[in-house]
Amino acid sequence: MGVSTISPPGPATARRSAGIAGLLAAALTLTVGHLVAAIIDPDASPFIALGGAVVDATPTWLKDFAASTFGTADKAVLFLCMALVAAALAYGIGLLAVKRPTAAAIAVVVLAGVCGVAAMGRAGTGMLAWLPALVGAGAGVIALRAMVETLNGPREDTGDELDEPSRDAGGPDRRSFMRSATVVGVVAVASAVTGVIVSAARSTASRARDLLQLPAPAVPAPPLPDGVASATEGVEPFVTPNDDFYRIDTALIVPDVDPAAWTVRVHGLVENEVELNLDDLLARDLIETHVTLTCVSNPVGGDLIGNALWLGLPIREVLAEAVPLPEADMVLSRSIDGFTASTPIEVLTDDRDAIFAVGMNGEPLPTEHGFPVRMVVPGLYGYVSATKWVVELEVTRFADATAYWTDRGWSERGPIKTASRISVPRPSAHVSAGDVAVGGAAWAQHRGIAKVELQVDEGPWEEATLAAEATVDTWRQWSWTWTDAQPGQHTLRSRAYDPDGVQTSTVEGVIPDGATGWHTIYVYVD
Ligand SMILES: Nc1nc2c(c(=O)[nH]1)N[C@H]1C(S)=C(S)[C@@H](COP(=O)(O)O)O[C@H]1N2
Ligand SMILES: [Mo]
Repeated sequence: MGVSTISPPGPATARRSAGIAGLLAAALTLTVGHLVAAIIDPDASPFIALGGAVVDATPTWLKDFAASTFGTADKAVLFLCMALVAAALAYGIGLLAVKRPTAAAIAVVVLAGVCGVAAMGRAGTGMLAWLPALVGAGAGVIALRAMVETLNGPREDTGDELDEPSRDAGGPDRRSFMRSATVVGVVAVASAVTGVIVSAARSTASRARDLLQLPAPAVPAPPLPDGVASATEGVEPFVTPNDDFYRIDTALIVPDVDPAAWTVRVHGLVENEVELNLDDLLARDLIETHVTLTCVSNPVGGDLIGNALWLGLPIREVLAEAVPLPEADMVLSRSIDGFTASTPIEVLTDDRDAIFAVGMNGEPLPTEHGFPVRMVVPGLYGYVSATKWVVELEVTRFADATAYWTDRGWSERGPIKTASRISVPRPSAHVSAGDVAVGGAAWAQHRGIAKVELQVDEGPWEEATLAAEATVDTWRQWSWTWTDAQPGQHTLRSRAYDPDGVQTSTVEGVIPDGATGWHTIYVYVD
């Protein structure tokens, strides 16, 4: 780097330095804001709050595209896109700061203000939600100014508070710039690291989860029948391990719910308001039940589906204490983070195992699956029933209230559609000629699977062997042998029957109420 100390930096270098100053100042703004938020209110972090606002405002077609293209990585992609936009803006603000420092400072404050407003608008944030963005903006403005002044040299129109003895009068000073930029970079990294440490230390939920002892169920699930799994090797396990269970939600940081402070309040069109805390809930007679959850965004053949053993309190018992008024036809459940789901009231009051779940496969709910309490409702897609981090049930009417996804173009009701999937072989797999083991799963929650059929190319449909049924609320695995497969490229297709008949062959996308069509894959027989 000796060259730059001999020849004065040219205009291109100065511009690049100004852009870098903008980037560093932005990094400082966001990391300081994140740190302040970690201390006072994690949901108020400027970047997270803005991301949440972007998620809530994203048009349905774009969200659908993101979910189908990136699957559960859509959050990472969102943050990457936001980071690129933020970097471009920051670079521009850095350039602006050289000639028009006040305009640049205003731009920083306005952008931070947008984050602050987004933070205030988030469900669950407190009175001071604007503070992280404001402190971050303050740090960013000061840092930007300090760095850019070294590029401009001393100016007569501003009081020069910086004491920088090495600066040549009237010209850019590369060494001072490097020094101030390094300081800003180090402080940004330090606040990022401290923010991560503080958030980990403050996570009430994960500590409390480790200590929570679940009671034994008053009504254990019946033991799984023998042969509940597909006879075909490589099909997913009948019970999905928690770590492999798909995760779908709008939360950019997992809500940190303190179980000691948690309650669920049942109100609205009821004779008695009811409020339960976690001790009340755990002291009740809990039931255990296998239920297969499915996401409405699951494409045909997709893997946004999982089956678990849940432990919880039947919601109908709590609703019975609240005594819904006769005109009520819907329950709007609300999460601590503001997400809402509209569930037909009859589904929560009939005899199915719709529960406030506290346990998943023998453990307290993982934080990302709703700790301490979520809803699990057999037969309905998650977006209209499976509210995680649930804190409120409002008994209401479909005519009077709408839920999070209904406001974004999805159907207000979401019964799960009968479907089947070929899990083995994988799409585009190469298999050996001869007999080929085929296997997969079919589901028609709360109605049950009656039959599964397979077809090779345009050949006759053949019946698969169904594995044992656990309950009508779980998926049903199956196996089938493709006898004497001949070399070449072939099509394999599956279709399931519920008690009312065969699943529809009509191909529909996931919007507005779930994909339909027969799962079709191509395989190569070698
Ligand atoms: N609080 C909250 N609960 C939620 C959601 C959400 O975005 N926020 N998403 C729902 C959707 S769309 C589905 S499919 C299920 C997924 O549950 P899982 O992540 O435990 O698999 O949660 C439901 N519950
Ligand atoms: Mo979903």
